[in-house]
Amino acid sequence: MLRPQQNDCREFIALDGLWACRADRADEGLALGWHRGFEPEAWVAMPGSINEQLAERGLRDHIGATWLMWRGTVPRRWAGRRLRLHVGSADLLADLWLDGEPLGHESAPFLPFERELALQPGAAFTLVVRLDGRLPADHPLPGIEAEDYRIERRPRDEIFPAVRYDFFPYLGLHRSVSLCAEPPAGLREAQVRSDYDPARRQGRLALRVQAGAGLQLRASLWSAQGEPLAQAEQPVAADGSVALALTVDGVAAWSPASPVLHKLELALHGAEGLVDEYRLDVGFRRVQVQGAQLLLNGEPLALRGFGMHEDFPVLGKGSCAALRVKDFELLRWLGANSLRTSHYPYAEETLDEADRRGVLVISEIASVNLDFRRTTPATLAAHQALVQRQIARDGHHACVIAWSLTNEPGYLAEAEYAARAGPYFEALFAHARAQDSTRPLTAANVGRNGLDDPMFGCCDFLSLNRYHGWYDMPGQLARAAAHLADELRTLATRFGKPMLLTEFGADAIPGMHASSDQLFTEEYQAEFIAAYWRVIAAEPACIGGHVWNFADFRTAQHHRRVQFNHKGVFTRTRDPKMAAWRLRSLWSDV
Ligand code: BDP
Repeated sequence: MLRPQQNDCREFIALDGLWACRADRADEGLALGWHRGFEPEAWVAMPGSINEQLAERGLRDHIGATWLMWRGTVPRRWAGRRLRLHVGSADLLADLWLDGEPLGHESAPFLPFERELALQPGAAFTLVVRLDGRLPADHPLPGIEAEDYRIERRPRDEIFPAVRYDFFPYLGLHRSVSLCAEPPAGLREAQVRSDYDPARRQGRLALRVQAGAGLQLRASLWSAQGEPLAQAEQPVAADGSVALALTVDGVAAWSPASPVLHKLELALHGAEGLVDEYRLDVGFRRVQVQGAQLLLNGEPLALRGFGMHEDFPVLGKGSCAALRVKDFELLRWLGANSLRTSHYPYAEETLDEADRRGVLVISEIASVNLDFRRTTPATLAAHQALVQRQIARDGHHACVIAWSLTNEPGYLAEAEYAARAGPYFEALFAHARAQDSTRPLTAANVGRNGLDDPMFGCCDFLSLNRYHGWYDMPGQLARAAAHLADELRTLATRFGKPMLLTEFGADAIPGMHASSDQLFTEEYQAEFIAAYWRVIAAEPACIGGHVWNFADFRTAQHHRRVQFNHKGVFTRTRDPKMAAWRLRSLWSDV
């Protein structure tokens, strides 16, 4: 699937703006025919989250069915074009109808999807989307119902809305929806993998493209200054596929210090001339694991950064260009060089920004807290499909240095983990490697299943989420740091792999202070992070750390959360806490 692009051959209209909205509190919309159109209860701005904009209508905690509708007209000039609907994401689950006819169901949160539309030029149309946040219990991002808490013998129905994971389950079209007009026999898919050989200063691109059979594909590479670097041509085979390779000698590599991007132009030609074109920015770099090191272009990497969330007041998870620039500027201000897209794929524009700025990204699949009492063969199949779709979407980005396939599976330490997790991860990791052999794979471990977690064997580097000094050993930083150091040493000796601390952090309520180690104070958060950073720096197999979290973020209601998870080093509105200043000085000398 290609992201919408505007050029000589392609056009699109973004369906951004006000959508008619109606919450389906009694789950009756389908029976009442809302899929053909409905009387709006309110209007909501998309990209955005319904729960933020319509909180005062009682929808703050509503994750049940919610209907959205857009009425538009197809431009007459689009006669003879392929019409395509591209949805950046429809979260968490979505059903779609066009003029009352079903366009199918989507269950891959935070990933784009497309539909070919049979619409006549000049025709008016009604697009209806039914969103639902109630994920099934066997989804890779598992859902839960309040009743399950009792089955799990938890003391009470304790989280509202009921979720498994620690971020708010916002409903919305969180990224743009586009109506695209494209050449009927044009480009459908372009998979790009880049490589860089530091010894020969040679860059290589491997392309796999889908397009109209019999046409001629030409791939051209240009430097950012417009100098031609390489070109290759190949006819599209009868099955619509074509593979091409480009090699450039003496090319500048992409790295955080020098994020050099080149312009890749795909042009499709027929007897009548140019049929279609598509452009992508690409960078040449090689990521490798060697012993206990992670190498970029042959040089060891030390990662300094954050686990983040897409979350902001009013916007919820709605994509916003201004917020994106601000966040990258704050990363720069701190001296951070990397981030993990915890716990789902972020907007594609975030990866564009990271490509341009040389920020290294660990791209995480939307899978959190897999419970092995609930996983079924369908869970694995759906998880593999998420992996495939995410790699297909993001595989061309220079900034993506690794895929994280899941976060904290088995966090309830369920007995079933020991028996089922090994085969599950072997199949999952093998599937990911078949999609992309150029990047290391990892998954975030929370340590509930001991230091022999079967997941470690599959990971190229270990990702560790640790909260000693917070969830255990609260207020005892020296003890917590010593325990962490021991744990890291044991893992280093046992597995001989690089290790990244993908999460560590403490909640700080802005403005709360103390002169001794007290949870929830700004001082404790700053000291906690500094203590962990000393352990990270002292462990040779540790390739760095990602503080949890970049900014405070909304969670479901729970007695452990004061509206937000306050582990941000910035407030939700991006004001620095003491910890941000501390990190800035810790990271300033590198
Ligand atoms: C980790 C989870 C993360 C939570 C964090 C926390 O990976 O999603 O937000 O704990 O409790 O275990 O702050």
